[in-house]
Amino acid sequence: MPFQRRSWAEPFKIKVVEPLTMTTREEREKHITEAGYNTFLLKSKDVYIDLLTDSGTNAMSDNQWAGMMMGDEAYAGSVNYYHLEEKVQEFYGYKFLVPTHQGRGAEHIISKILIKPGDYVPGNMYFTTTRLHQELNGGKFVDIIIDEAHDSQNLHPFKGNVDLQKLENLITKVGGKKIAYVTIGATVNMAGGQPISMENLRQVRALTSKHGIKVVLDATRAMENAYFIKRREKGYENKSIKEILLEICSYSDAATMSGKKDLLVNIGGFLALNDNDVFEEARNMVVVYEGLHTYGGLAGRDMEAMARGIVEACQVDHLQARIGQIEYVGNRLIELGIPIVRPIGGHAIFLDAKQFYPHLEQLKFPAQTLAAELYLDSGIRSMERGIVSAGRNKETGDHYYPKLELVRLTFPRRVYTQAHCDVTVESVYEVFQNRNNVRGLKMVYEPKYLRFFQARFDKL
Ligand code: PM9
Repeated sequence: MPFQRRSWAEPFKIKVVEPLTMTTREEREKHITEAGYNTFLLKSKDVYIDLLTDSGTNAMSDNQWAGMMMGDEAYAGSVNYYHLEEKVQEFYGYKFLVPTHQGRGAEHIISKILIKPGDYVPGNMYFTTTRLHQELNGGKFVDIIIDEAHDSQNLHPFKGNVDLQKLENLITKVGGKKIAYVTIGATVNMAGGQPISMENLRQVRALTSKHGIKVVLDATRAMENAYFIKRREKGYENKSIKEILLEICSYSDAATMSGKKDLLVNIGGFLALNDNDVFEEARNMVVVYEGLHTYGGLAGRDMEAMARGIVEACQVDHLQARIGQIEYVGNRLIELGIPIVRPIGGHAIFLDAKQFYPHLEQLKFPAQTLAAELYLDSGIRSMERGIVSAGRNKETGDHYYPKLELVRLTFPRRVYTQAHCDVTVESVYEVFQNRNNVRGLKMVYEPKYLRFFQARFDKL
């Protein structure tokens, strides 16, 4: 029996540090007002602990930095492209690789290739950029996640699962030919970083195969998903993360990837595929939108860092520390009676703003308000994941009203210490104590696409 470490202590030590800015409450009042109460519009120099996202905010290892010096910046056929291709084939199992500058570059290409106007694109909950690219290509997103995913307190261990009946009903209603493909997120970001089970993936594959429908995996945090399968699903306890990851991918035809999350880099992504014809088309398209097919908008050094990141990120010790840190914060918040999405997810703690501020109706933007309050209290930056992120229905023009109205405290990988975690918990608690004094916000500027990035608000 190998030694089982109980602690989530980090399997690394710190070699380089980056100073943080401490601000006063008066300064933060000024900064958040100037930012229109949108944490995306704050300057990072005015932020103390930055929990906006885990995207591109990870700390690279000495091995990855060494790899940066090995960048082969040839326009065509870079050594680093071939290294990345080898690692994608080895760890994800797809035959073909098309590098892209980040995840949405891959989403753009696959949506353009596979979606015809009027097609349906079912998925286990929407993701902002993914759904937008589907819609821009004439597709209609249909949510087929299990109902439990929309309930922040439901303890289902795999809240990312597809409701097979919902998928089957859609196939019966519109016919398999009108379904461009099924998007499978692993883990499901907007549900709270919740995993999908291997059994469910297998069933989705069986049902879609019967009807000749393709499956496109959003593999952005698939290694974190693999870790949850190892911990929670019978039969996977003794499998390696790599074996589990390969099996996850084997139930799909292609994968879009934002390397900025799982893969411990600051920029990068890819599209990985098995179908030769789709690959040919993607190779054609990448030269139009991203760059040559052997760099896809990335420098050689970025591809090298991502190739090395794949190997590091797939280590169970790494994932145990990564997810252990999130669980540490989540469990402390639960002990303090703070409403958060449960079970605790893979990349973030999601505060339930509807429960936090039950006196604020959704059009007073409770999650946007809570993110601003948290910044005001301590300089911690978080992200709204509620009605603002959900955007508007393209046909009716009305807001989508998502059941989940959340604030995401997202932890970059290998960046913050346990003391930073404690400060975060203390600040959320303080804001919770003052919850009754808060009145909400009104939107005063709304951009057309992905409005959460640039929308502006005023205090009510
Ligand atoms: N996710 C995040 O913070 C960054 C931008 S949206 C606020 O969570 C999934 C599951 C993602 C994701 C980005 C993308 C797009 C695709 N799928 O940001 O284009 O979480 O690299 O990836 C963000 P890129």
